[in-house]
Amino acid sequence: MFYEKVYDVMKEKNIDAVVVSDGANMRYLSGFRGATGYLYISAKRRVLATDSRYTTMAKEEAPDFEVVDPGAERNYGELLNGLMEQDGAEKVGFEDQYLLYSSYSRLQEACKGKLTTPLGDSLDLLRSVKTEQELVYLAKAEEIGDMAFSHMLEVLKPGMTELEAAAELEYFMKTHGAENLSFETIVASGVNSAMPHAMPSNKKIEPGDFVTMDFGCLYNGYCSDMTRTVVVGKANEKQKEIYGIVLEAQLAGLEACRSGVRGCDVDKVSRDIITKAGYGDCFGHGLGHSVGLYIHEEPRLSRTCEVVLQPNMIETVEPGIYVPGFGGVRIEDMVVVTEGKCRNLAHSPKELIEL
Ligand SMILES: [Mn+2]
Repeated sequence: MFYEKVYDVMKEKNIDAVVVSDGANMRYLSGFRGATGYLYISAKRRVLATDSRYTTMAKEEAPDFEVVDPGAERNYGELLNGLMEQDGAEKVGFEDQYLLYSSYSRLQEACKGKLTTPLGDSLDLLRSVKTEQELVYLAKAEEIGDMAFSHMLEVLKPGMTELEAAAELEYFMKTHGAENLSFETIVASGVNSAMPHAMPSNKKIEPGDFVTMDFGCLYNGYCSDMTRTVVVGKANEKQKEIYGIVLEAQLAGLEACRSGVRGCDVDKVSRDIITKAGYGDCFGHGLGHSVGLYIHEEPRLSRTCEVVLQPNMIETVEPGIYVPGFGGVRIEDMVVVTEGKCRNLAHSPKELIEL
C-alpha cells in the first residue's frame, strides 16, 4: 500500500521510525483492515503487530509487512521496544491525536521514552490526495447516495417519523451496494432541522416541514456524504428565502473550490454570501471537510484551515442556515478538487423540491 509515504514524514520530523495505531492510517499504509494493533515502520523494516484474531487476515491484506503476534498477554510495548532496539531507533513518532493516554503511557514506559515525537495530523494528511482507484470508490459511494435520495423523494410523506425516514434511507443504501453507513443518518424535520446534527426522533413529518437528510455509506471502505433539504408540502416565503441563500452560497462554494486556494478561502466565499444576507449568525459550522476512509478528514474548508487544496483531494461543500424555532437548510455535495471547476460526485437535484 502507501507505506513509502511515511519516509517523507520521518525525514521531515527527523525520526528513526513511526508507530501507527489509528485504524484508517494502518489500513492506508499497510492494506490491513482489522484496525487492531500497531504498525512499526523504520528505514529497515515494516512490522504489523496484531493479535491472533487477525493474523491470518493481516498476512493476506498486508503482504509488505512482517506480521507479528504479541502473544496472549498482548504486550505490544515489549514487542515494539524490541524492534526499536534491534533497529537502533531512538526517536520514534507516534499518533498523539489517536493514541489513548493509557496506551501511550504503557508503550512509553516499555519503550523507555523512545516515543519522542507527536506526529499531529501528518499521517492523516498523507491520505488527502486520492489515487484514481480511491476516487472510483468514493464516486460509487456517492452514487449510492444519489439513488437513495431519489428513492426518498418517492416515499417521504407526512405522517412518517424521522426515524422511519432514516431507516428507509439506510435500508435502501445497504440493499444497493453499500457495505455500511459512513456515519449515523440525520433526518431532521420542521423545527428540528434548525439543529445541524439533529438525531432522528419519533417526531412525525408534518405538511410544510423542511426535512433535512444528511447521509452516506461505505463502498470498499470509502465514505460518501451528502445532504439535501426538501419541503414536504408547499414552501412558505421564509423557507424559500433561506433555501435560496443557502443554494447561492453552495454554488459559489463549488465554484471557488479548486486547487491552489486555501480551505479558508473557499469557506469565506460561501460564508460572505450568507453573512451579507443577514444570516451569518445562523451558520456556525465550517463549509466542508475532506472525506476518505473516514467521514471527516483533512484538509477542511473551515475558517481556520490554511492548507492549500491540491488536485484529487476530496471536499464536501455544505453551507447551512439554521434558525432556532423555525428550521434550517443544508445542501451538501462531495467533490473532487481539480485545477479548474471541481468534479461534483453528487448528481441529485438542488432546486427547492416541494413534495
Ligand atoms: Mn459532511
